[in-house]
Amino acid sequence: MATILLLSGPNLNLLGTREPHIYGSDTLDDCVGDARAAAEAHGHALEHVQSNHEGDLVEAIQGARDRCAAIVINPGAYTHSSYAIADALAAYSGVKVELHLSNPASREEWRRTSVVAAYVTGTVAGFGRAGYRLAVEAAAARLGDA
Ligand code: CA2
Repeated sequence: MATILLLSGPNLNLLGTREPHIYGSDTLDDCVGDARAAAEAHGHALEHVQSNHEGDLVEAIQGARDRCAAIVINPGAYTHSSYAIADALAAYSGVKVELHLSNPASREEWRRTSVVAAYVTGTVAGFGRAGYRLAVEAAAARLGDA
């Protein structure tokens, strides 16, 4: 049994309250519940951390080293700007899945660059709430149990 760390970046705590045409009407708790169910179906545990602060996310990634076998991260808008999160992911040697509810590649120009993409195993984007299950399944497959 492994532990998968799910990280949620800034403003994702507002999910389900605004912009349902982009992000859907489900809450972050709904998404985390799906991710946890998928992890447990593969015999893994899931921990979740949401923060609106870059340093909290960096510390959560550092804290996962030697403790969590995989990280699934939706960095929110830090996707496009945070070299600190990119460096923290580069220093983490487990499985890493970048996750987005929307497909940033089909949105505004500034969302089309991910500064973390070079440091992850793979990306799941554009599938809304279902992406949380898909990202955990991708991580579990890479961990060798699916
Ligand atoms: O599509 C995604 O998952 C994003 O990571 C979401 C970020 C956005 O900055 C990225 O470009 C793509 C924004 C998360 C904010 O979520 C909200 C949800 C409801 C109301 C307001 C913000």
